[in-house]
Amino acid sequence: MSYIALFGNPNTGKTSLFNCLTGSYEYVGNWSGVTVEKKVGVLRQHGVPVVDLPGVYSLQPLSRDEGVATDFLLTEPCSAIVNIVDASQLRRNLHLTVQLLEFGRPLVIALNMVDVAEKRGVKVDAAKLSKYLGVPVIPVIARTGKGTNELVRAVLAAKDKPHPSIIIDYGVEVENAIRCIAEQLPDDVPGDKRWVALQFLEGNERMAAYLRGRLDLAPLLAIRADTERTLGGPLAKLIYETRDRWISEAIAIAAIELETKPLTLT
Ligand code: GDP
Ligand code: K
Ligand code: MG
Repeated sequence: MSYIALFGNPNTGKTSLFNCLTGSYEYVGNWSGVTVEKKVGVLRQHGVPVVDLPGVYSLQPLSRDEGVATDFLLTEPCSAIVNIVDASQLRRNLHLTVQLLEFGRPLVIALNMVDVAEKRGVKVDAAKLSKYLGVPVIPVIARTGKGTNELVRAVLAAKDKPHPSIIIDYGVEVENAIRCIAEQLPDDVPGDKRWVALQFLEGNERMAAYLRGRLDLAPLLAIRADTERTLGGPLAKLIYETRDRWISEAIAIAAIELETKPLTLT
């Protein structure tokens, strides 16, 4: 059976949420070849396996351990992704969210740490964020389990359904490169061909390793080099900056600065 996979940045409450969702039964081991803990449980009352993935800021692995996140998407069946987002660190967190949206499988956002965000004077409007991202956004408090019933309902409703993937426009040159690469990919690549192409273009070495075993990488490397020459810089930077602008817009729409109480010194 295919997994419900928990993705998120480090320290966003993944393990707390995993424990709320799964209860007592769980299998703990290691991911093959790395020292990262592999934690698999079963969704309460529904019998669906849930996996707690290592925390990452991006799908671009900075270490072998971080490669687990991309490898999981490339090799394991997954019926839905739960992306836990720290409401107090929206900008940083949404970079991973964009890459998971681009993967193209059903996605539900668990908006956590709302209490921390509010202490910092920020309230996130879950409905507006959901509208912008095109996927359900469910506020939760992973530490206490609040909101997890609603989250489970949203995940079960989204599971296995085609996902209306929002698409960022990366500009003519990058879009051309994406199209040229996607055309060369076999039909059985996991996730959207667009996602595969983008991850390759921004230099995800786990993606390159995956593709190397399946097709001739030389034409793809040539497309990347040509595009970088035309644009005069590394694609990773350009793709990051385009996402960052898109995320700024999400924050402008969905994050409300609370009125801060004036400090009284009496
Ligand atoms: P992980 O690294 O993503 O697996 O995160 P953990 O589940 O280990 O949580 C990191 C820390 O954040 C722990 O101390 C949790 O108790 C705490 N935490 C989790 N959810 C919340 C929340 O909604 N609000 C607050 N204030 N703390 C939380
Ligand atoms: K932790
Ligand atoms: Mg954890």
